[in-house]
Amino acid sequence: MTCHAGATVAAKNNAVKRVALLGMPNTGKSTFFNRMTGATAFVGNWPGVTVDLMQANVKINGETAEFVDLPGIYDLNGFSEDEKVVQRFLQTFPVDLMLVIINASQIDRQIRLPLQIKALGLPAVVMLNMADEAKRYGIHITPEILSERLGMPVCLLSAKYGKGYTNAYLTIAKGLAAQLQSCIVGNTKEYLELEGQVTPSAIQSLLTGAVVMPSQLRKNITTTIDRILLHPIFGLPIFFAGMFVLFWFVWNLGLPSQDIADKVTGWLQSNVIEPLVSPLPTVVQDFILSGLWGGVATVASFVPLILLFFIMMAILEDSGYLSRSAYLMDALMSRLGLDGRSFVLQMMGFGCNVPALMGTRVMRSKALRLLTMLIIPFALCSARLQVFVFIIAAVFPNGNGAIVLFSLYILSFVIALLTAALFKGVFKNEEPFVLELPPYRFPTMRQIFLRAWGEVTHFLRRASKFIILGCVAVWFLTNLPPGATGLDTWGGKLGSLFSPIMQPIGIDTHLTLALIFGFIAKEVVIGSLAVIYGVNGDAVGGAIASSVTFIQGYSFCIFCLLYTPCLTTIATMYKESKSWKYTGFALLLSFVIAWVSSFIFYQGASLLTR
Ligand SMILES: Nc1nc2c(ncn2[C@@H]2O[C@H](COP(=O)(O)OP(=O)(O)OP(=O)(O)O)[C@@H](O)[C@H]2O)c(=O)[nH]1
Ligand SMILES: [Mg+2]
Repeated sequence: MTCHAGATVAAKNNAVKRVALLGMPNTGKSTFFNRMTGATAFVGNWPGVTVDLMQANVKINGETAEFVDLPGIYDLNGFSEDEKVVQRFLQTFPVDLMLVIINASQIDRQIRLPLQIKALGLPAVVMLNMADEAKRYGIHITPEILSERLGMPVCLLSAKYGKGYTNAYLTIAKGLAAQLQSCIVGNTKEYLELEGQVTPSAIQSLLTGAVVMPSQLRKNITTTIDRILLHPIFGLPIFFAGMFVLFWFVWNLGLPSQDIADKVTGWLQSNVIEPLVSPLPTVVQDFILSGLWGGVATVASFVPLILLFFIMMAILEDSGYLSRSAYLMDALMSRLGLDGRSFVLQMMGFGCNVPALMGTRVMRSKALRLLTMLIIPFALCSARLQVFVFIIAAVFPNGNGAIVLFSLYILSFVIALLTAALFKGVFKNEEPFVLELPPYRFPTMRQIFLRAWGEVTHFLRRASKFIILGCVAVWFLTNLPPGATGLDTWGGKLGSLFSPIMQPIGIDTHLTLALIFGFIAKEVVIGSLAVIYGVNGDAVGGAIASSVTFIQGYSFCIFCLLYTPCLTTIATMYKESKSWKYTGFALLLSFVIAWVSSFIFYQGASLLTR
């Protein structure tokens, strides 16, 4: 999630006009926002993708306008945390133009919002988005009539494909140029009073003659596909088979792509970096090559894997299949005190745990939020995926690594579900959950690449912050005090300190040191292993292969999977729960579960293979 939500809205500069995107969930606000601003806001085909504000500036008619993408709201008076984000925003910041985005094929249900905005007297433009779908369903809309009756400009738009975009752009430009009075939305009381004003008969008279719905919506492809994919017996097996295929691809395309990246960095090292540093003293050379360059090279080798993984995730998310998993798992999840949304967030956590944790804002029940947040960090995120791809390739070279990798995903689910079962009595959820399945939508190349590119840049930003610093720190730890080697270095001593608890789970001092750094971020693990073993690229795998058995390697993976993912996750957990007690408990719990699981596996497997 991407993890780049949460941009702050700057204090209003009078020269900058502010445009806010408002609408029900899943109506294409972020899609339009991205098209308008060139940003990479997270787009997905289920309600509740955006849960925080995102802001970007655009030049319109030579003037800067600030666009703010908001979470979807069902109602201006909603109670969930993401709806409150919208309320707080509207109460705090003056807005010059409201862009009310509506799903054109649900116009009868969604037109309430522009009517409320009208009643508040706010300057607004209404976008009837997804006009392509409405047309396909046989819905006929005359925007001019609606515009006249509403007293606001109304545009038909396909934000995803760009149809109607120029008209939408010009309408926004006109709206901004009109110098309409800047406004501050009043307090919640004002919203509540609105409820009475938007009556069904007001909606009826607005739509009559302007919107012609077919007596029966045309049968669409979604129903046919769902008959198979949501089949009561075959639905779940198809889901898990699909997941397996996904990871099979990641494995079989990801590894060769990593080799290519390794070759490129290897070539750069011997042809550019080494000649450049050769005049320097040996210790400085070693620091640059094994510390700094080691960090950079490991980071670079993961870029193709990240790209590939998020292309697959984007297809899953944007097609609408991910939201089907909520339906498939809802019955099981509700027995565990959760609901289908918890499962979607768990899947989203495969990308990154941070936006998945923030995604719990759509839940109104605090207990449900806390229970879901407790299990999200067990989701095998893309940073841990890098570690596992690397370790499995090293210690399990001849078999089918994809199966070993998949087994870790299954373990990730099983532990999450068991944890929920264990704590559902503590966090009692009574929130009813109504699932609305969006139609299947074809992801476009543009959207897939926007998402994957957003993730790669996010990874590189994180990498430059954590990984390189981490690798440099590990280099110092493993080279100081001067002249010391192996266990006598500070790093060796630090690793040995933990050996009484790590030995019973088969994790040696080298690997322990990598795990200590992995506490900061999992992306640091492989980089620090490269520094710890004092080699780069392929050679790290070789060094691990010669000193770590498969059982030890897998135990390391289990521990790495289940103990806390990174500092950012911990910080997010605190921010969302607002409780150190809860955060500390979750942290401790993950360590205990990680250790116990590794212990059971390591001791059990060692006994069996003895
Ligand atoms: N067919 C069609 N699909 C669209 C259009 N605009 C957006 N979508 C799809 O609709 C889904 C939702 O898009 P988002 O931009 O994430 O919607 P949102 O309003 O930001 O959703 P929340 O953040 O959950 O409130 C995605 O799958 C988009 O690809 C459109 O014009 N036509
Ligand atoms: Mg959105």
